Amino acid sequence: MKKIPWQDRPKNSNEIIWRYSENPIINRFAIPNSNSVFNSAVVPFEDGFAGVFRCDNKAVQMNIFAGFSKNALDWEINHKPIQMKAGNTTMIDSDYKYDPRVVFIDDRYWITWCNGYHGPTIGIGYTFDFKEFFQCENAFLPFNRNGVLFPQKIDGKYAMLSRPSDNGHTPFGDIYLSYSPDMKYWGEHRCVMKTAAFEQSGWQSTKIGAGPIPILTSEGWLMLYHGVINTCNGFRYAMGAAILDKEQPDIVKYRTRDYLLGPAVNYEQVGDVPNVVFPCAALHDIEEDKIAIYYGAADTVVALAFGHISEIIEFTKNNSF
Ligand code: BMA
Repeated sequence: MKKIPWQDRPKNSNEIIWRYSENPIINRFAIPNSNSVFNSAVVPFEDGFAGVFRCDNKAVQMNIFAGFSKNALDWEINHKPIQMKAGNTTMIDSDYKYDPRVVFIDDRYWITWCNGYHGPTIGIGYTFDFKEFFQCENAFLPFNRNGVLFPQKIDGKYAMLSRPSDNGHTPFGDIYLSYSPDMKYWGEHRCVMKTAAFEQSGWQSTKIGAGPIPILTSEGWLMLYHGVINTCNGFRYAMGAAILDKEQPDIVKYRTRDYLLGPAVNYEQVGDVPNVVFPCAALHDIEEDKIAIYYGAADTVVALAFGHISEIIEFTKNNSF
């Protein structure tokens, strides 16, 4: 098993999730014309790691870029965005690409992202080598964001979480699940989880969206997700956890009332969009009971946080509502 990045919990901390001491791991000017690098996804690849990074340029155009690393901490990100070739359809428009997720299923790495097609919807692509990329049909009609694939088929079908939205800074949003026999046609849409009542769990009362690829545990699928509260100064994004039924993941078994990681340090509170913690990927090692969570901080940089999977599960069960 490849070593994932890790740091023990600081001695003076009793947090379930703790931050990497060298955060942020990727700064906003990581490639020559970038304004910001954030909300990005990483996976184990060959003898190291690969990733798909959201780099907005200095015209603030949103696009995704491939990158590589030996240790999953120091990243070399390509200076040119990913060029897609036609996948399971003729080439379709993409005005912009952002917030990628990556997962290996069967024989290839699948990428989902928010694709600009008359507004945001979910784009799908794949690669075998992170050099050549193929773009498939969009999964859904506009508008939609946060398309997150499960890492294996469920009942013989691909499964994807998503969050139907609007064309702006959406003031609502619940998590849905859809199935596909072929990564082209999506249906059997089911509601998974809605926002919480403000009085019950304020941090997730405006909208919620799936984060990293869900992880299969003994209790079911561990889904880390972002939740948003609308404050007098705008949206604030934090991260919570839910456990979904293994066979039927539209059934929520547990869900945290408290957030697990919320904007609290400088690089999360200050940036192009203040007060954003936005997880898009996680590396995990079930045997070692470790998870390394990659998140965008303040829509400006990429940061890393750690936790023990068993503790996250315990917390999610005991803190559920
Ligand atoms: C969402 C997306 C994310 C971003 C977040 C906070 O709608 O645009 O990429 O991190 O807003 O600005």
